Amino acid sequence: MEQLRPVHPDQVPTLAVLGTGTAGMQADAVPADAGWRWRVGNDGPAAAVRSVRATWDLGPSAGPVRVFCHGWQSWSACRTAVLGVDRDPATPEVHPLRRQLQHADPEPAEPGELRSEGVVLIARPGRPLLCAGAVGATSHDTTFRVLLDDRGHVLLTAEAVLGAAVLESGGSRELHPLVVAEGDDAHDLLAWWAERFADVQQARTAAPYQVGWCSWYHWFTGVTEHDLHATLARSDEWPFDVIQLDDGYQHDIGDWLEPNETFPSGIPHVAESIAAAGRTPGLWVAPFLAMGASTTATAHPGWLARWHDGRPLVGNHNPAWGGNALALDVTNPEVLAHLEHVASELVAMGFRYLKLDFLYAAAVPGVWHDPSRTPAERLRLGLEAVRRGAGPDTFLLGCGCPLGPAVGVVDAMRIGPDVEPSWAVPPHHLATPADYLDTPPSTRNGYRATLTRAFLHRRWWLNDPDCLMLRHTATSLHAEAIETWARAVGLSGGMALVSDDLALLGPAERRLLDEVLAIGRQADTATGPNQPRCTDLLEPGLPRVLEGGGRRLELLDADLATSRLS
Ligand code: 9PG
Repeated sequence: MEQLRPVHPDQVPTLAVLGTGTAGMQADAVPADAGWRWRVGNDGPAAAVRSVRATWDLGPSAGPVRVFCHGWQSWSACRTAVLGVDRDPATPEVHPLRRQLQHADPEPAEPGELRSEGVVLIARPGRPLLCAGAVGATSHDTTFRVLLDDRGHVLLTAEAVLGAAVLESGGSRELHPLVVAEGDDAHDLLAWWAERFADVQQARTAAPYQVGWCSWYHWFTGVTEHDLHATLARSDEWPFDVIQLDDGYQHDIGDWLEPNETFPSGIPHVAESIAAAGRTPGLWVAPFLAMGASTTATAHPGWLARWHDGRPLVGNHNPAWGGNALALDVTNPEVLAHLEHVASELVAMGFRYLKLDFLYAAAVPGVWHDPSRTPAERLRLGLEAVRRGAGPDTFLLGCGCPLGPAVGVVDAMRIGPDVEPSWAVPPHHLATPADYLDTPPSTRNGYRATLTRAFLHRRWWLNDPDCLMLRHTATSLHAEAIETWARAVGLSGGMALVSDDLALLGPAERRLLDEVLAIGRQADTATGPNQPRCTDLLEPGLPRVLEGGGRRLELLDADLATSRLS
């Protein structure tokens, strides 16, 4: 990394505290090793702090400014945009539920600004690339905002997102340090930041390469006990370590220990039959959500987070579940005890792999039992409760999860939107606002994230690029797209879970899986320049080139999904 230079700050930022009743608050920032340390203190009465901002004037640019915009949670878009041309998708017209799903700050972006979560890269003609990042996210998220002012200067703002957390009178909060570096290579800069962050949060990166099967992308919520048994009966010939049952088995969202009528033999039986087949039992749960009609919500209305008007807080609107799923209040000690209990019960049943989904629900704005907690702290409280219950040896996979706060708790993380048995966004998701079409399920969207977030693999956790789909029937993926996606998963070094009805797979599909696993193991254990990396991170549009383990995958046609592996 000779081409990477930490920048020693000389320019003092302009600081601002945003919120309600924050007049008595001051922020200060002091230069520190390769960046800044900053804090906010409250000399006035207790007040709700929305955020603290530090802004630097980077001066004029000699031409178009490209910004690598990193997404907030697993499914959020991650892409390079052009300042003054592309816009942040969070406009006032977008429904607040969609904004709170995708961004640390659910308020609309300012016109003209681009936002990036946790880290940002700024590319200006004739200048070295600039990388700024926050080192840590256990206390708060950090959003970077890049804007051209009316003189044509590039303004960079780092914003500590406190989400209306109450800071008591006389209190203060240390904010996560900011680091800045210049360099020539986008991947190297991102990796430099990710490694600093990982050290501070003690990332869990030691889990073995994961090969397995998941029920979601063939059966979706329609999966039955019969489907699981049929899979297990065929699995002898497949090299799966983990067999993970996804959404569809549970009595209701929120009631994870009771099955519905499609799993008549019960949930312990799921774990027992997978273990009897010699595989690691895996299960999907959305631990922070509960449907209003679930036993959890009806028996414990006090466990629900609330809107300001007292109604329960909606965590996700999902037609597949019959409507609104409500957010459990993870700042309530009873809820934390419940989360710990559910995780320990699942482990007692035999599950050793838990896919924890819709985790961003802990971070949405509302009225919470402990108003002093930030969204990142709420998420961390909930995740730590699950980890306590699951024990240190259970493999925890985050999904739908704000990334930074989960580092050090989870073993793996979904780093992109859902794939889909279709390359492009399928018609039933086209109601998505045009600015958000990088986020609905589609294999192309999964491909984009697999490249743009390749730098996180084995630095923060194991990347989960989402499932392989190898079948050539019961899918809209054509042969080229199946191969391109499978090879991208391989070169990324990330988790390789197959999501097919095994009855639909033959020798050709098996050969492709074997090729992907061989490439995957090589990429996963590669060191130095052979670690997985995307080499065109700063090209607007779909990135094309992924290298890993000495191999190179190049996307030739972004619509046809044709690619070349060398
Ligand atoms: C199960 C699925 C699978 C999948 C997850 C997640 O915004 N939404 O309504 C939305 C619904 C489902 C979804 C993502 C977003 O997929 O990523 O792998 O486990 O849940 O329901």
